[in-house]
Amino acid sequence: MDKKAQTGNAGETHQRAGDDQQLTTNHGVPVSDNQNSLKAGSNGPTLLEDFVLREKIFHFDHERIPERIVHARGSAAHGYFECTDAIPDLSIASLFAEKGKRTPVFTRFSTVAGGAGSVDTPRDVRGFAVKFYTDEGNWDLVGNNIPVFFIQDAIKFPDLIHSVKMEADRGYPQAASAHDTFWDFISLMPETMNTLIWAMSDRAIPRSLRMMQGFGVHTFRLVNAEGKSTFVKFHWTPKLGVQSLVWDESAKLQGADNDFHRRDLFEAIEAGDYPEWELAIQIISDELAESLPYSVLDATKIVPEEDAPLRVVGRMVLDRWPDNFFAETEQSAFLPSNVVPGIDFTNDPLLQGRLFSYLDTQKSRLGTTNFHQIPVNAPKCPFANMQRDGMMQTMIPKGRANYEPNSLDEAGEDAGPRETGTVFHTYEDNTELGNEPSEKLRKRDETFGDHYSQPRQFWLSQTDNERAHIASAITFELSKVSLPHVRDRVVSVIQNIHPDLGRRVADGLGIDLPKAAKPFREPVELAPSDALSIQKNWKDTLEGRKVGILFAEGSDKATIDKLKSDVEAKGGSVMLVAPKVGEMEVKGGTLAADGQLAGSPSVIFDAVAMVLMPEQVEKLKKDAAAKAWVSDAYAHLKAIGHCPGSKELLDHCHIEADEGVVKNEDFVAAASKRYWDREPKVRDLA
Ligand code: HDD
Repeated sequence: MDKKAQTGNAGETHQRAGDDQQLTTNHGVPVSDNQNSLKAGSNGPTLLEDFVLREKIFHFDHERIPERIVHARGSAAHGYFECTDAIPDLSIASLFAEKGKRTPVFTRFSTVAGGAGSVDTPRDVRGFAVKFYTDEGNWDLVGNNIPVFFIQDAIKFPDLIHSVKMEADRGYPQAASAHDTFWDFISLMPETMNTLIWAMSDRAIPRSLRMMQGFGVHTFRLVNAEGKSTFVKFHWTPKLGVQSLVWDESAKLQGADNDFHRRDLFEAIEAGDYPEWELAIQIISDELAESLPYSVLDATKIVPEEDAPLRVVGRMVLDRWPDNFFAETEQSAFLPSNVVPGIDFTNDPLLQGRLFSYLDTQKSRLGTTNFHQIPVNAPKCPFANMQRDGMMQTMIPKGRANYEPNSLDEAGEDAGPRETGTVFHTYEDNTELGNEPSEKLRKRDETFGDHYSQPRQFWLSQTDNERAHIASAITFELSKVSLPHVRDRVVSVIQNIHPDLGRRVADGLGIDLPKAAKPFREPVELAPSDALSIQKNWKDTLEGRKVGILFAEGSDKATIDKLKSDVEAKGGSVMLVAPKVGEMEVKGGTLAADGQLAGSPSVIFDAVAMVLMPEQVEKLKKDAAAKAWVSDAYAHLKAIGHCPGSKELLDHCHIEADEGVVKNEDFVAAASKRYWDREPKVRDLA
């Protein structure tokens, strides 16, 4: 008998109400009236008998499920992974078996701390979870956009998350780490320092989900046909380059467009401008792992690219938005324990704890152990076993073979699945990296005690401007901390990252510099790594970037058309903004705006240009939205294009000319950059 037919994939059910379809109840009964409940007389009471009404309200009352305890707010898309460099020498995983092989994926990006309805641009780590539907089962690479994690052992995860989520008694702040309990925890747990400095850097305010790196974080192992294991880390590199916002911009975006990242991802896919990343592995030889001054099993540490270069093995393209947000994005369940033959875990104690947590949480979130039958979670290869029943069982296994071993085949019956073909073998060696399987103990490897070498390396690898952003971010966050002893303790701890950082934050807060905390283990000097800086790797491009052009009645259409086509030719997109959205007379024809000025602030653009006549400028000089449009673009270090008419608006807003404030003729060349040198002129950084 066909195993797949017996216990196979849950089928996708698309319920679509179309013009040609009769409206029915959930049980298929045709409905005559979807406007009025059943009453005893037109002014009479509603009848309990009304099964149409009761079913509809019953279903509605139960539409929500518990949101994820972390990473509740997310956006996802379907796509594929294509192997570009086969690695059968390293792994038997089928997705890496041959060049050109494509594997379907479902990828969900998320913030960590906020609820499902919170905003897209808080300062936060971003989740980067990829489900590969391989032909030997699902592999879930559940990573983040930062390559390290706050804690070393899963036993601390509930404490970390309780401290960062809204405070237990007051229920705020939502989606923010700038509060007492987070910094209290951080200051008492120096192992958080490396991830903290990453999270206080511009990495935590990405411009777009399409412009973030992704990391598997842990060291994993690849296993080849001979059973040989190789340590690897996984890196996703966005085709559009890594880009971040400035803090003031990301804060204002929380008002201007709560869905800034979700909208950007949706619009890019709808436009056929498919988001793309390269997947690279960092091969960490056993010799390298043993020679490093820290453990590769410690998730608070990176292995610098200079020590273990990236080898690109494939690319991921996201080319389809989910048909239904709830059915797919909300119900998707990612499990680090989902590995396939050829990919295996390491003894990283954080990873080991995750292997339990993600399976467990789905029962509470999705309500059933059969969550793997939900179409987005079901493998696309056949699956068959003796697991049966449970709530919401949607498959109908045939026959009596629900136990093993059995000899039903000897009587001509179906005996059920057996272990045949390629199977997952757990890598058995437990003595690597000097591990001595021993008595039971609650203990970490000694090198886990070095908390400061890598955050110092990160600090030293940044540009001056990026360092100023980090010091300002910590200053901002601590300014929201109300307990003075917590603020002091943070400053005493971060001095071990670098004395400059501590001094700058103390100065920014206006507090006395406390004595540096005593490190648990003295830091070692690590060479700076350029790969850790965003600005040093900035990609000057308009691809995936959005330009706003401000115009009004009477503006010159030819100039607007040219700017638009020049930006689009370089891969950017354009939104026309005007005080009114209806079609209006302009010089050379008529034109309608895509967005109204008051609802399309310059924070939603990467660069802005203005095509205005002097008489329009006189009106706009009295409009707060127009002034903020210009001043914010300048303060957010964006290129500003202007014509002779609009120059007056710049002068009115006290915009000083610089490399990024250019005539419209030079705008396209200027628009792909941010002007970091301008920053000291617009804000006082720590
Ligand atoms: Fe986690 C969700 C990433 C440590 C427990 N985690 C979750 C998601 C991502 C990560 C991207 C969202 C998946 C989705 O889109 O549905 N988590 C990480 C990374 C970690 C990490 C990169 C460290 C390297 N997580 C971690 C630990 C634990 C958890 C140590 C518990 C011991 N994480 C969870 C969870 C979540 C989750 C509570 C919430 C929803 C879910 O799993 O499905 O179980």
